[in-house]
Amino acid sequence: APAGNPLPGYVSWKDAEALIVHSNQTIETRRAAFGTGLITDESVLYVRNNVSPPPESIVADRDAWAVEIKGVTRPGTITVGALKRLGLVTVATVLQCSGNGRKYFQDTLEPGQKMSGTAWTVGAAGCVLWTGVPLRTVIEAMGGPVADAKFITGTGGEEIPQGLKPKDIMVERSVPLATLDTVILAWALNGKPISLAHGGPLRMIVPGYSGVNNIKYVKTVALTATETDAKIQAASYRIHKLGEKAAPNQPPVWEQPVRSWITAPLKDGRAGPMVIAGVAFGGVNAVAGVEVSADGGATWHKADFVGPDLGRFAWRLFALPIELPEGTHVLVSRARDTAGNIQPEDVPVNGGGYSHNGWRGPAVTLNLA
Ligand code: MSS
Repeated sequence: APAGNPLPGYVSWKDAEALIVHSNQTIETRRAAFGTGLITDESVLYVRNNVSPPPESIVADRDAWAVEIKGVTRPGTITVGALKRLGLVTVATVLQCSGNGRKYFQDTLEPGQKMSGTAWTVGAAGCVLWTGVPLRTVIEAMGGPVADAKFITGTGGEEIPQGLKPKDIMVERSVPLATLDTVILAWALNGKPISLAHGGPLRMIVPGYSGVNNIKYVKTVALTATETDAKIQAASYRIHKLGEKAAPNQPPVWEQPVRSWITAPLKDGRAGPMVIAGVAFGGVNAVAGVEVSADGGATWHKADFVGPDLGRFAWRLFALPIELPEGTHVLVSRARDTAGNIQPEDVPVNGGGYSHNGWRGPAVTLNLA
């Protein structure tokens, strides 16, 4: 039986055994549930909401959902039905919360130090297929970007409760205009209409960028001269020192760093031959290689990629056949991307607990008999 809280109603269709319910808005994929699958099924995909999702009624007539496009020569509103006539593209991306692995930061804090936020291990991530239309196609159909455009700013379709300051609550994020080469407006996830929980009827996908930049139930896409001053962009999701406040002059959480973790074996068992497997990805760069260690990083072995390569934004499965004797073994993996970035052993702590990509944190300790 699943430990912790039951699944909240809007995700009651998910596989409870595969998930850890931290709260109604933070639901993590169990590490074992990744298995050796390349694509993460929607039934086991993690969920993170900064605000309660809109009502289920917004996915009743998906094609009627309208997104407002601003910062173009001919601004206007376009429905999902009309977007489907404009273009078609599929991209595999790693959707990963910026705070995935926060627990590994929290575990290193000294007494008196505090880091709030969900204690995700590796399960605030998945590799999924998105289908939609390239944002560039939409922008061009509306006359192209205005001259001073520097950012793509997407706004989520949540209702802002009465009495609260919209800028404090709204999920509105800006990413550099250069991402226009890869951003898509997606209506399908793994070949099916996107569930409400994952942002249906329409989601803005910024491949290679961390979760928060992938706006669910997107209702406005604006090409803007400046980053939004919404709190979630200006005073949150920034890399800053522990104990400091987030501010617009700090680096935003945008591109994901190279990362990997082992998904099997995770349980104590018998000594002998086995296959160590896991997932590795490079964020905006393709992952170039993975090494695995069974002695906590003292010696490393090159692992092989297995299965199809779904493109630079996807993760790849890796495998290393190995023979392990009786005793205790600490399994770790270390990936490298095509730009030459390599996972560090540890990552200096940052106040929000974002972008953890150290190889030591997600180590698996195995006792073999
Ligand atoms: N969108 C919207 N609209 N809302 C919200 O809340 N969140 C974020 C993204 N987007 C939101 C949005 C986050 S933060 C994340 S991770 C993601 O989403 C998640 O996803 P899914 O599908 O998994 O749930 Mo962190 O960085």
